[in-house]
Amino acid sequence: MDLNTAYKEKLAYINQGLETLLKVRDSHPTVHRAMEYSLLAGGKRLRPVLLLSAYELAYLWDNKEKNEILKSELDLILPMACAMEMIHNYSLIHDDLPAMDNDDYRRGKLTNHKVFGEATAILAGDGLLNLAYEVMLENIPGSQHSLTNYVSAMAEIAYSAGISGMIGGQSADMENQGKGNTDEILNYIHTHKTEALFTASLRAGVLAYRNDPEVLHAVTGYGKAIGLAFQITDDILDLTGEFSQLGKATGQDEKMGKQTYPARYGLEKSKALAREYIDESVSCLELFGVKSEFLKALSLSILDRKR
Ligand code: GRG
Repeated sequence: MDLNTAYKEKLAYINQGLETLLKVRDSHPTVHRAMEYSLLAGGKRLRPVLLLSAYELAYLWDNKEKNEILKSELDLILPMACAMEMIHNYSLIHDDLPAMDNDDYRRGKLTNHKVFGEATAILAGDGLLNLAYEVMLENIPGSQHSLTNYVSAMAEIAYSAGISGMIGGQSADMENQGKGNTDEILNYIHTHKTEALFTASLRAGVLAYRNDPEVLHAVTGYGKAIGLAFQITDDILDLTGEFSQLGKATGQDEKMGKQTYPARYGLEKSKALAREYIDESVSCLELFGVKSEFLKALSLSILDRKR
């Protein structure tokens, strides 16, 4: 199966999961509508795709004779993958607020606060963050052995989304706007703000199956490399991309004096750096051969992304 077909299958599976998990909630209609507006607005779903793919890799590595994972096996972990997307969506809603990046468009639609007002957008973000933990806790698998794995995966997610991960990165991002660009600050912001959730998605996927040090080590290296490559391409697209494809305004980083790779290294060096990180990510998975084909192809596709 080629990358596009495999990706589309995973996307449909995740979108269905998100819809179902949100629909069954007994929630206040205003905040529910605002949460639904952003969560079902059609993102790339990269973080849940990574989580499911890492779970699949751990499963296939443990079951060497098998070439694919049963849907019933993946169903056990779908709520956790969806929770990761909920956390990501909360961060986007809050990031777009006037107090943060003050953006009017996201995924080709007006941002949440532009439609529902700031107070409801804040609550919708809070609601999604909380819902992520609700759905993970409500879907803990049955056996005692799985419980230990599942809880360590949840801890990984909580840590990466918190003050030692994404929130810390966002804080550093805001504090350093308009200031001199240094390697140290640039690296801190991007490893924490962006790469942390990528790596945590992969590690959580492996841990939820089984704490296999070999697979965990490999996906950690892969995650760190694609996380940074993704951020570099994000910075590049902010300079060279199109609103019609990105679904959000371009040129924002420069306007806000953000710490970016192109601002620090120039466009060409940034492209070369992204390529280096992608090559590194692929080499991290060499050991797994055909069993890691999807993750390798996904990484290579980051270099050509338009949105
Ligand atoms: C508010 C705590 C808090 C954190 C915000 C996510 C984030 C941190 C900021 C968004 C700004 C930004 C451009 C971050 C860098 C890369 C990134 C996370 C892009 C958005 O992710 P995609 O491209 O989005 O995966 P889709 O729409 O596909 O889900």
